[in-house]
Amino acid sequence: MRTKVAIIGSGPAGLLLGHLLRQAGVDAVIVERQAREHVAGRIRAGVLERVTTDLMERLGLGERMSREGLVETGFNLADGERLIRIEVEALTGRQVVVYGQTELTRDLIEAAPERGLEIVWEAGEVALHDIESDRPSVSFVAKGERRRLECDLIAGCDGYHGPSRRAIPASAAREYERAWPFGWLGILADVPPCHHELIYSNHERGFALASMRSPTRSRYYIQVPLDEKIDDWPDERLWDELALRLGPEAAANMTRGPALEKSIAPLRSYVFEPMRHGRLFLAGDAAHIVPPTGAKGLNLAASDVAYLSEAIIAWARDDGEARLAGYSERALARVWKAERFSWWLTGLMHRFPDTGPFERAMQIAELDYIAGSTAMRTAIAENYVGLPL
Ligand code: RFL
Ligand code: PHB
Repeated sequence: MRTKVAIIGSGPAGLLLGHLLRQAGVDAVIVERQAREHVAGRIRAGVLERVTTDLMERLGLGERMSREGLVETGFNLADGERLIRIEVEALTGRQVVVYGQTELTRDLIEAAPERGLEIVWEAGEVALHDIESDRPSVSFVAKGERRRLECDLIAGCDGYHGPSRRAIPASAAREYERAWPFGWLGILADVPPCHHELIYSNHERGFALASMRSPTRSRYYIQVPLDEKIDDWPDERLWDELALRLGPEAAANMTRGPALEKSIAPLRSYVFEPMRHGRLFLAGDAAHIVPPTGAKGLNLAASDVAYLSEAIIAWARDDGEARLAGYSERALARVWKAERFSWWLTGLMHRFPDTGPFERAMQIAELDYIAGSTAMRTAIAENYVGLPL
């Protein structure tokens, strides 16, 4: 097989990149380890920045998103008692859209065949070859057969655990990492949300988040220790804990229901530099991870591929290598700012093993300062809607 750009991974980064390249007439093939149903069914992110919704619209794939997505003009921080509203639209002139990653992924996968974007599903033993040469390739096993995809460039969009980043020699890169001492236990349920906007709550017992997918589907999370077992959290216990941590106003409006999905995800901050080595370009979670506080992960994947598609399309039109050479630096400038915001909001909103009365008082004082300062709320709102490309 031969193509211009071999894309590894069909998460939001790989799918958006594939579509952007095809729209400009650049050939691309996606190689994905999982089955189509698995990828289309994964429950993950829920909040889209303008950068992400703009890309979907530019692709002509924003129709269902604008019909079913919930436009949010603000969100709330809470201290276990009261809600502090961050008036995102009033402070920035922009909004975010609640539309599940699951839905976004489905729209992109369904549109792939008609746009000539080939996706090889269930590809095993994916390996990268000759990334430092101008004839790189990707090998894999599909339907029991070993195959090789020759290409001019490889886009590593294979998430945190994929093989792309590992194909770059350690001597050519630098890693920055912070592991957080807790995870998020998430529940998805077909019940109406307890509030029309998201609530991020810092309760004495730990963090909780009230989010949603639609007017009839809710998504909630609580902070749990890293070694927590999901079996220790039957639905009723989880609803009780959410009601406590989200505070009286949210609890009064909370509808309980059976879990459609329940899982624990660890939290991590991570950046890999540079995002390019030879003919390999990394995008999305393959190059960086943010803790989910602030909803930046999927949106960073989208901004990476906005930059990367621009660079690849210019190069394919014989515009030379300059844009490709500038990709990593351009993408990382935005990545680091999102890392900072996610790190700061995670620190403000969670209970840490060493959180004593003093640390707790500092968090409450900061929340109180935010409640009274338009300057603080503006800074938060600017970051939440997403910094400009
Ligand atoms: P993905 O989505 O992980 O996709 C990578 C793809 O690569 C495939 N792959 C391979 N393919 C071939 N060969 C191999 N050896 C491969 N190994 C892996 C995988 O199967 C997969 O299909 O990365 P991508 O595209 O960079 O997208 C990143 C986002 O998925 C991620 O950042 C977000 O989900 C993070 N995130 C959130 N982001 C937001 O912007 N807003 C949110 O509200 C938000 N909430 C969340 C989140 C992530 C969460 N979890 C589960 C970590 C909430 C949670 C709970
Ligand atoms: C979600 O709805 O899954 C969600 C929302 C906001 C976050 C993280 C996750 O910060």
